[in-house]
Amino acid sequence: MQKIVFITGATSGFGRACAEKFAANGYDLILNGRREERLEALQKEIESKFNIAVLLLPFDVRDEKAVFTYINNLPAEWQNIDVLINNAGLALGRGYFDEGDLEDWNTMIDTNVKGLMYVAKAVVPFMIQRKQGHIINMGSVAGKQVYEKGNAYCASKFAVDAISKGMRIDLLQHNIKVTAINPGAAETEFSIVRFKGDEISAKKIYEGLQPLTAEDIADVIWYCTTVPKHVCINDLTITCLQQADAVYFNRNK
Ligand code: NDP
Ligand code: 8X3
Repeated sequence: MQKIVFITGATSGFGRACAEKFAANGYDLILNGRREERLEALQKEIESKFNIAVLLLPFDVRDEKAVFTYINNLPAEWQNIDVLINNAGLALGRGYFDEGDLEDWNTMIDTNVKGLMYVAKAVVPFMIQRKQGHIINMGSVAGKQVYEKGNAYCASKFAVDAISKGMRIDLLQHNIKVTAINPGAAETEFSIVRFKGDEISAKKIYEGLQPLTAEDIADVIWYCTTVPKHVCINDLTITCLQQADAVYFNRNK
């Protein structure tokens, strides 16, 4: 039987690259994201390239009712989820705490924290039933170290760090692996979203750097799922060579 991976935020960046990587390795895919037309195009592309099946779940991870309705009603043949890549997320704005936009804060916390928890909570019963499964939560270097003007986004990723640790403890009895992946700067649509379409500010984040690519992170995630059954990679922080942590960079002049 083919294995199944469920990827949230598959319409772009890390999620999309993971979809390609897992499909190329024979997994059937459950793909989530809000932009349905992108999901449909990706489904077509992947199904034409690889001999695997794709199921689309186009919901907003912030929508508690939609998350549980879609996942609780998965067709029986899609319930045996082997790997959940809990990746959907975003940053909005980069400014001092006192300048913070409440709507941006709510969106980040609702998506990166509550959305991630809803999806895991909905998927976990299927894994418990089979006494196996692997949950991969997308953290960040921003969840390991706070940087200036990072406030609410950093808080959301520190929460992912705590949730990953908590899930690993609580799901231990059910034989479920939990891995937290914490990337540094990676050039995806992340910064364009963060700066609300301002491509010049987005580009500046990667100036003088050879940043990570989405494929770099997909490769690492894939590796985490290929270690022997008795091995669990708990937590990985990955940066490009020119980044030491959330703050220090060695940019080309
Ligand atoms: P992208 O902007 O390229 O992709 C983000 C994905 O998340 C999109 O597919 C988007 O889909 C989805 N998404 C956002 N909000 C929602 C929502 N409410 N419901 C469902 N899907 C949603 O960015 P990345 O690939 O870089 O980011 C993926 C994850 O990696 C995020 O959690 C981010 O915080 C984290 N990260 C990114 C880093 C980077 O430098 N790029 C570094 C460290 C962590 P759609 O808009 O169609 O819903
Ligand atoms: C994304 C990386 O450094 O922009 O989580 O916070 S950073």
